[in-house]
This record gives sequence, C-alpha cells and structure tokens, in this order.
Amino acid sequence: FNEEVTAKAAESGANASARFRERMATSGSRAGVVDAERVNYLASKAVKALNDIVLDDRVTYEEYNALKAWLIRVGEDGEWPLFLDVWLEHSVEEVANEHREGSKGTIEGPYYIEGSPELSWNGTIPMRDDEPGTPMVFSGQVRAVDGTPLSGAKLELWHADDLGFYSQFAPGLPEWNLRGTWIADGEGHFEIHSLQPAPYQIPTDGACGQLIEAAGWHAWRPAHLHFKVSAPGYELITTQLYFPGDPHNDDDIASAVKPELMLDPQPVDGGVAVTYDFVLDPE
Ligand code: MBD
Ligand code: FE
Repeated sequence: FNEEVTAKAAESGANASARFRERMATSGSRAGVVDAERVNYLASKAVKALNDIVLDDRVTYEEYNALKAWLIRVGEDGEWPLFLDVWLEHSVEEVANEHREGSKGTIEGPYYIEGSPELSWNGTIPMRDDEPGTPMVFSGQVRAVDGTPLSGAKLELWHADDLGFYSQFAPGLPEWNLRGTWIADGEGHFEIHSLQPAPYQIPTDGACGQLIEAAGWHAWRPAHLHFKVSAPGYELITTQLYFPGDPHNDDDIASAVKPELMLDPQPVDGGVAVTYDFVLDPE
C-alpha cells in the first residue's frame, strides 16, 4: 500500500459508522427496540462472560487498561461496524439463517448501500472506463425451493475494486462504482456483467488494524462478491460468493466462507464465465 491508498483506507471504517446510523434512522424494521427482559438476560450473560475471562486468565491492570484504550479508539475511528461485522456477524447470520432450505447465506459486512442503479436481466455493472480487472459474466437462475422459476427476481451485487475499495466508503470513486441491481427475466434468469474481484484486506490503519497487528493476525478476506437476492413472497437472502484457489478461503478474517458458496469459474475469451443459481425460501 502506498501512502495515498492507505489514506483512503482510513476513511472506509469511519464512513461505515455514518452509513449505519443513517440506515437505522430511516429503517424502523432493523433498528427494533429489544425488550427489557431480553436486554437484562443478554447483557448479564455478556458481562459475566467477560468477568469469567478476567478471573480464569488472571487479566492484569496493564491488560485491562490496554483494552480500555483500544475500545475508546474503536469508537473514535468509527470502526464498530467493521469490528462487529468481521468478528461477530457470522454467528448472528448462522442463527438467523438456520431454518433455510434454499441457498446458503453469509454475512452482509459493513459496505452495503441500498438503491443501486437498476439494470435489465443482462446488464453491465456501473464501472469506470478504465476499471482494472478480469471481465466476468455471472449467469444463473433464481428459483423457489420447490423449483418454481422466480420471474422478476431482484439481484443486488456489490464488490470491491481491484485495489480493495468499495464505492461510497473509500473516496474518489464514482458513487455507484461496482454496485448494481438486476431484474431477472420471466424465467428467473440473469446474466450479470462485471469484473472478477481481487483478494481484499480490511482497513489496517485504525483500531481493527491495531488489534490485528498486536495479536499477530492477518487482515485478509478472500475475493468475494456480495449479493442480496429477493422476490415477492420469498425471504430475501444476503450472501457472498467466493473463488476456488484463493489463499484466504480457509482463513477468512470474517469467518464468512462456506463450501456451498464456492464458485466454479471457467476461462472464456477475454475473461471468466461463472454460473450460480439462487434458491429462495417462501416467506
Ligand atoms: C468487507 O468487504 C467485508 O465483506 C466484510 C465482511 C468485512 C469487512 C470488509
Ligand atoms: Fe466485502
């Protein structure tokens, strides 16, 4: 990473906090208030788990103060969404999607934006004229678990650019760069034209990076495509898809890889072609 690139990375985590606040303010559904009994139960259990660690592992004042300083910095850097989505969301997702019989989901992460430009069933994702990367055609069908093709299903795709930056989080990118919404045809078919994403490092210049360095971890996620797929009367699925052979498929920092989410890209003239069908559960 050169200096300019590092400077850009710094803002991604903090922008995620601002975006999350806006989204909670406008969408009543996900900001839901948790009832007092449940807060009492969960907060008591969380506090006890932390106290147990202190007692079991003889945590010192030096370590306690290091934790305090670090927690303050997570807030100052705006990196709570990044921290939580990387190290906790995978368990929340596991619980939320346990009941599904259709396609596997995985975490949303901190960089989704609602309302990306709508394209036809075979449209090309918004990108710069000189956007670096290997052209990728991603095609398939959206069906119900009973096999019914879902006419007019909606597919939202967002992914990082070749340097690992997401539009609207890293500055200097066109607003909707590498973000689009496709409407499947009458048989649920779609053909998405985009670029094959590159392996991705979470921003390392804030509190999360400080933790990663202090613990001797790494900051990598395997290359991934983020999707939200939906159709009226069916449960929306949030997922990600991955590419075989990526060095970080087995040690994703966000623990969000599942075998069912591995693609099988085929080399074609001037790029890669990949197929994947999405199967939705009825509401
Ligand atoms: C990402 O791009 C991402 O997908 C997740 C889960 C966390 C941080 C950055
Ligand atoms: Fe991502």
